[in-house]
Amino acid sequence: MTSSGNADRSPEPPTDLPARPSIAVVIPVLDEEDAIGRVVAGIPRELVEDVVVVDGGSRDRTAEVARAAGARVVVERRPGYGRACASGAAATTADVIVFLDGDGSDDSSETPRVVAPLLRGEADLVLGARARIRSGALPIYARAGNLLAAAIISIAWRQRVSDLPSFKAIGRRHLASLGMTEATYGWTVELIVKAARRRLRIREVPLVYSPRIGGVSKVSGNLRASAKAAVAILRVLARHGLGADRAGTGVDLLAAPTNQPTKGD
Ligand SMILES: Nc1nc2c(ncn2[C@@H]2O[C@H](COP(=O)(O)OP(=O)(O)OP(=O)(O)O)[C@@H](O)[C@H]2O)c(=O)[nH]1
Ligand SMILES: [Mg+2]
Repeated sequence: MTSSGNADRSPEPPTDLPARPSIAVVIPVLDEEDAIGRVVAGIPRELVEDVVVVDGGSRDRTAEVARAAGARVVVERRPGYGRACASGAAATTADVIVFLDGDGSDDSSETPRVVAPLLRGEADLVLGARARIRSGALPIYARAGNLLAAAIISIAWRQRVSDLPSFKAIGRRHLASLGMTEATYGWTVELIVKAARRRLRIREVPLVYSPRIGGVSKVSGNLRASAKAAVAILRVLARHGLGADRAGTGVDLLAAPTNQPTKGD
């Protein structure tokens, strides 16, 4: 850590980020044509230089709408939310990577608040905790599962976490060092558990979470998919939380080659 002798109130520069880090937003999408335009348009481009929409092979106009709104579209046909996040992260060289959903539940205009603790050097992983959940945005069983997993993480690793949110930000070097392996909805819990185990500084920013703008729910609106996601979360908690730090024992999703074509180019 450098000592500047500068006695003003600006904090030490963050250890894994340059003084003026570049920022990318990665948005996994599958058939989100109703929402993706507004999600992309809401991102403040004076702050975010790269908006990467990771299209899982949408059969609607998601890719065209995203591109028209100013995003770069990367195609990742292998299924899974985690796989899409990893491929999006691997497709950008930005120093800070923000993840948010493309269905309109996350308010993309809140990106500055989510990255602020990283830019101030106060955090390594910022979670956009869903402090206010609007009616119809998240069924009660999904909330309960999230709360349970967050409580387990808080107790086991003594890092206060209240949610496993879709909206989050991390430095790319930290992300790459975690050895992320969960290709589906276990991605977020793996990220948080590994960050907590490594003693990365986790901070929460309270956010509002809204019902998806349109399209079809892939997880929370479907009891069977939610049950599968809940099992995946518990499995991931056990796999990455118990015993030795197992990072690197699975296939590192960020290390995998991802020379994906840019759709429509
Ligand atoms: N590229 C890609 N994106 C996906 C995949 N599965 C989900 N997504 C996107 O990931 C984001 C989160 O998925 P959602 O379906 O919103 O899941 P959820 O928020 O738990 O539940 P609902 O909003 O109720 O559907 C959305 O933008 C989806 O379109 C996938 O396999 N590939
Ligand atoms: Mg959603």
